[in-house]
Amino acid sequence: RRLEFSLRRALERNEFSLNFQPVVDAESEAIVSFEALLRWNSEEHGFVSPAKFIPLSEDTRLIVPIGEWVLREACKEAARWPGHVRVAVNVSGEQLLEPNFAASVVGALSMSRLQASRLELEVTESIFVRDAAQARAALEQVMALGCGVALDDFGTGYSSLGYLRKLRFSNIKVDRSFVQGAATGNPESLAIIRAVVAMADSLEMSTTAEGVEDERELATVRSLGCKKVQGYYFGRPMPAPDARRLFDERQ
Ligand code: G
Ligand code: G
Ligand code: MN
Ligand code: NA
Repeated sequence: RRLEFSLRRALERNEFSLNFQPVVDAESEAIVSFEALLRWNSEEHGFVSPAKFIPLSEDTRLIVPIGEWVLREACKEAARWPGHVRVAVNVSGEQLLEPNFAASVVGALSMSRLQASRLELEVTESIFVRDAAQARAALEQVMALGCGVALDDFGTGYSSLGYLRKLRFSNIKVDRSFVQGAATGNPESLAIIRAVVAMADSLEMSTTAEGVEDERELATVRSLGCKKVQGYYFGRPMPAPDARRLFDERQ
C-alpha cells in the first residue's frame, strides 16, 4: 500500500508533530494538563487523519517506534511547562505489550528530566482483550515509576471492571458520546456518568469528561461531579507554542 510506504519513511523525514489539547479543572477551570495528539503531514498524502494512520501503524507495528517518538517529544515539551501541569500520552496495545515499553518510558523521562508523576499514559479497555496479564504487568511497571495511567474512551469498549479492581488507574475518561447524551437529557447517559463518577470517587480515581463543546455540556458534567473537563469549549488540539501561550494567558 502506498500509504504504508510513506508511513515507513515518516519518522526519518520528520513528518510527525504533536498537538496539545488542554484539560481543565472542572471547578476552577485552571489548566491541569494537556493531551498530546499525533499529527502526520505526509509529503505524498498531505495531512492524514490519525483515525487512518494510527490503525495502519498498529497493524504494521510501526506504532512502536512512532510511539517512542511521541513519548520523547511529549515529555520534552512538558518539561518546559510549570511544574503542576501534566502531559497525557495515548498508548496503543501493540506498544504497551512490547517488552521494552517501560524502558522507553524511563528513557523519555530521563532524557527530558520530567518527573514521572507529570506523565499520564492513556490506554483503552481494548488492551485487556489480547494479553490481559502482560498488559497489566506493563501498566504496573509504569505505575511503579510514578506515572499516572488513565482509562480512555471509558464505557465504549470491552468492559474492564475487573481491571479496575486490580489496577490503580489515576483517571477515567468518560467518552464524549455519554457527555452529549447527558447534556440532551438522555436518562441512560446521565445514569451511566453518575455511576462512573461514583465508582471512580470511591476508588480514588479522577474523572475527565471528554469532548465538551459548549456551555450546556460543561454545566452538565460539572453537576454530575466530573473532576476534569476536556473539549473544544476550552481549546482544540493545537501546536506546542499555542498551547504554551494559552496556558500563560489563562493563569
Ligand atoms: O486527535 P484525534 O481526535 O484526531 O485522534 C484520533 C485518534 O487517534 C484518537 O483515538 C487518539 O487517541 C488517537 N491518537 C492520537 N495521537 C495518538 C498517539 O500519539 N498514539 C496513539 N496510539 N494514538 C493516538
Ligand atoms: O480517543 P481519544 O480520546 O484519545 O481521542 C481524542 C480525540 O477527540 C482527538 O482526536 C480530539 O481531536 C477529539 N476531540 C477533542 N475534543 C473534542 C470535542 O470537543 N469534540 C469532538 N467532537 N472531538 C474532540
Ligand atoms: Mn486520549
Ligand atoms: Na477518549
